[in-house]
Amino acid sequence: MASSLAEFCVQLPKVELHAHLNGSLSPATMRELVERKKAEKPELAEFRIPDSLEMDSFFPLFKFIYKLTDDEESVRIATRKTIDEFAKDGVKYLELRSTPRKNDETGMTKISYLEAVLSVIEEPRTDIIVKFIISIDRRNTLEEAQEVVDLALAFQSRGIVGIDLCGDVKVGLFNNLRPAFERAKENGFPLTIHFNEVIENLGEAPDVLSIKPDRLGHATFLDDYCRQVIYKENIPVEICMTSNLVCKTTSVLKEHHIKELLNDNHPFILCTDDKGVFFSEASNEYRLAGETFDLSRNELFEISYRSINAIFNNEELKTGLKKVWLDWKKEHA
Ligand code: 6MZ
Repeated sequence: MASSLAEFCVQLPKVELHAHLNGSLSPATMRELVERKKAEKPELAEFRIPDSLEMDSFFPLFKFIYKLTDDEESVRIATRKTIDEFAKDGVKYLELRSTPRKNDETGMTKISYLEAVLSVIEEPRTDIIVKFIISIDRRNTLEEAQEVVDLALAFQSRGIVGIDLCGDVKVGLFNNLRPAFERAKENGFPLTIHFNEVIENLGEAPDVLSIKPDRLGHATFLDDYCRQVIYKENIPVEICMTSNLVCKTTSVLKEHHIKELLNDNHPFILCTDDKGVFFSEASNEYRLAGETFDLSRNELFEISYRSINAIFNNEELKTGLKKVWLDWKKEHA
């Protein structure tokens, strides 16, 4: 039996369903990419990569990471190392998400970016199953959003299991991009939408909910209407406690909105969001939830086990994963 709660949370089999690739790069991955690039771009070596969470490092770090993942080989390295780290942390099923990006300087296109990520996701491995969610950025024009849906359709057979809406919560409107999400849905793609991360998003909430998303990211601010719809439709919520704390949409963990979901027994999945820039791995999110809400090890196991129901995948795989979880429990009870 694991001695500390932290150890238990690493050993616990977990699913990770809300992880942005470029936000998930560890300091070690960033350093490796700097080494690759510093001969050509010495200024990259001058950036101080933090080794632990610094409250205001979030935005500069993102800008820096995008300079590192600007060519296909770097994207492949970043993807592989990120998957390795999730696997090492006890994640057994991962839905990694990313926004296809081009770079005119290196010649990387949205297609070659996507191919680079998918080629790594397809590499055979026995320790973790990895699938991909393709992200539409709120900044996108409808044309750009439709281009993402085109890519999802073209690469569907290569592990793309869903479509996400992400990006700066204060930019853009869901309704401007709605036709792209409708087309994705018509073509059978499940949708996960970053939802009400800030209170200002409440205005567009009825529009988002009317498209019947399959999962919601964050869902931090819920009015009575939202809560009623989400509960009635039983929409699982991707919860990212550290991210919310760092982004100041939650002031203290004890008041985190997961509290209501726990009380109301509504499905949620503990996720990292951006484990690189927030310095919190999946196991740490379980430890935090456990410590904050005084959850037993058995309750943490149940949270992880029930998350399997929310994956964007078929019943056969869900049944297979549940067996892995139950076998683990037998051994570790
Ligand atoms: C909304 C977020 C996010 O796509 O380049 N992203 N969008 N809310 C958040 N909460 C903190 N964290 C990350 O990964 C990075 C991108 O994911 C989105 C942002 O659009 C960010 O640029 P990819 O792999």
